[in-house]
Amino acid sequence: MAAAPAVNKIKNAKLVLLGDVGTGKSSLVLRFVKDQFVEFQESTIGAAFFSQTVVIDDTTVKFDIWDTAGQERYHSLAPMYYRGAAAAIVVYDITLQASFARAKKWVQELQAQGNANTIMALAGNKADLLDARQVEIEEAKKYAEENALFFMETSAKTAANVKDIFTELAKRLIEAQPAPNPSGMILVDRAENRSSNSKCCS
Ligand SMILES: Nc1nc2c(ncn2[C@@H]2O[C@H](COP(=O)(O)OP(=O)(O)OP(=O)(O)O)[C@@H](O)[C@H]2O)c(=O)[nH]1
Ligand SMILES: [Mg+2]
Repeated sequence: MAAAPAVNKIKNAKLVLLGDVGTGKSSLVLRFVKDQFVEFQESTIGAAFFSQTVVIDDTTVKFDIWDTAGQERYHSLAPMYYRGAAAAIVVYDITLQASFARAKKWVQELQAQGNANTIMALAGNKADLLDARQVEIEEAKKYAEENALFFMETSAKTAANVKDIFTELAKRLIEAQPAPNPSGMILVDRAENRSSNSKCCS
């Protein structure tokens, strides 16, 4: 008898990126979605939407990605994007201590006003700029552990850890909430179950 075909489950997940202006949110998304990097990425206005999938074993995780604008004047829009998000990546720039302080504020806001089930990651971006480092990796790691965040240093420029952070989030999402079996009709011969006890709909 032929082996059953691999079941491909599909899981849709809303993901939001938050963080200070210029930390590299759009660049991380561009790297993940198109495997590209631009030196002069324009500052995001409002928010931008992207979609990308990650396959983990028999599950395809389809990320609906909201790349928010870090400029303070767009702050009031953020809840629209983080509410209902299955995952969030809070981004800071390892060369700017102020961006790490801002990241902590985003984490606080998510903890206070976001969804308690949102899986959160902290990304220390621009990890290629080691000579300009202001935020020590140990400091960020400790903070992440204390706040149950998943942490990685990334570089949108070199691509280091970019795919990894999205893949790890996808894995955690599946663990937290396995995808249902494929939608659509599943044809199985249930004749043996169609016995007299099929009372219905009282
Ligand atoms: N060296 C280096 N530069 C980066 C990296 N990621 C982003 N940049 C640069 O940093 C600048 C800002 O990047 P963006 O991706 O626009 O930052 P953003 O967080 O989306 O900014 P806003 O949309 O204004 O909130 C751009 O000039 C990028 O080329 C990185 O990993 N390494
Ligand atoms: Mg941007």
